[in-house]
Amino acid sequence: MTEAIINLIRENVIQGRVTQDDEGLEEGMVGQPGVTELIEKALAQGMDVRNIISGGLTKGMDVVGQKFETGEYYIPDMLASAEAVGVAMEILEPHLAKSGIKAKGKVIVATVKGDLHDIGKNIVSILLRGAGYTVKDLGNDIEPQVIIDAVRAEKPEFLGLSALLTSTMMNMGDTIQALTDSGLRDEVKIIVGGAPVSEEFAQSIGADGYGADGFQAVAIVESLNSGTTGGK
Ligand code: B1M
Repeated sequence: MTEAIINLIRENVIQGRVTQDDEGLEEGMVGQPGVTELIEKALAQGMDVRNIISGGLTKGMDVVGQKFETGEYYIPDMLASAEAVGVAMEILEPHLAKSGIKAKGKVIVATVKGDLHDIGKNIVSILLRGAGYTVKDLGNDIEPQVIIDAVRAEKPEFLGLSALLTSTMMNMGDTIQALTDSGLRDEVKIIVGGAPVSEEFAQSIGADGYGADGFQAVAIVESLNSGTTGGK
């Protein structure tokens, strides 16, 4: 039963169906549960939120990415799937958050200058909130100076930078350099991620950690947090 719902969530992400009223790419889908109804059903059955995210949403978006790369999907198809994942994460967010637990620390997140991709960054933000961190999301296409100003004002323990384009990943390095030039580099631990980013790249630009996915990002923050005050 669990596997069947996860498979249906994945399939409906691929079809870009937010609710039962939506058409899919295939005929005759109107009236069948969409991502919203399936997530609510999964939660009502007590399913593990991690399985819903990794088995349903992330795997669904992986397939969408492959279909886009092979030319089977166009940008509107991809955006419909992205919207379905966004709506699903909004429903899941309260279930990830651990109520009544003191924040473990503050994280500022941003997709760097020139880059509009924010789905992965949003997932990382939600998982960090779910793990007990206060997250301030600056958005996408964020200039280094905006990040510097936010770090100075908010004094977070962590900064998370995301980039999805080979042409913008160096802007993560430029942002770290700008923080160094502003004298703020040692005030914050920096985690980077995004599809073109690797551990080696993260080290080369002077980041403190790299997460291949949202769960790894949380694990890295947790491990770095054990070496900090764990909240200001
Ligand atoms: Co774009 N796009 N896109 N795109 N897009 C890619 C990235 C691309 C690989 C597709 C392709 O051509 N094969 C390609 C990049 C090629 C390259 O640079 N080598 C590409 C391109 C070229 C472009 C445009 C230039 C297209 C054009 O206009 N000609 C353009 C650029 C716009 C810009 O940014 N300036 C563009 C635009 C778009 C849309 C706006 C249409 C849309 C984004 C919508 C949005 O984000 N709101 C879009 C999308 C959706 C994609 C693909 C299909 C999917 C990306 C995604 O959301 N994946 C992508 C192809 C692909 O990935 N196969 C593609 C799902 C998401 C959950 O994964 O973001 O990797 P991801 O996040 C993961 C991990 O990477 C990690 O955790 C997340 C969760 O597991 N992670 C972190 C991410 N950030 C992290 C931060 C961390 C830690 C982990 O610490 C802080």
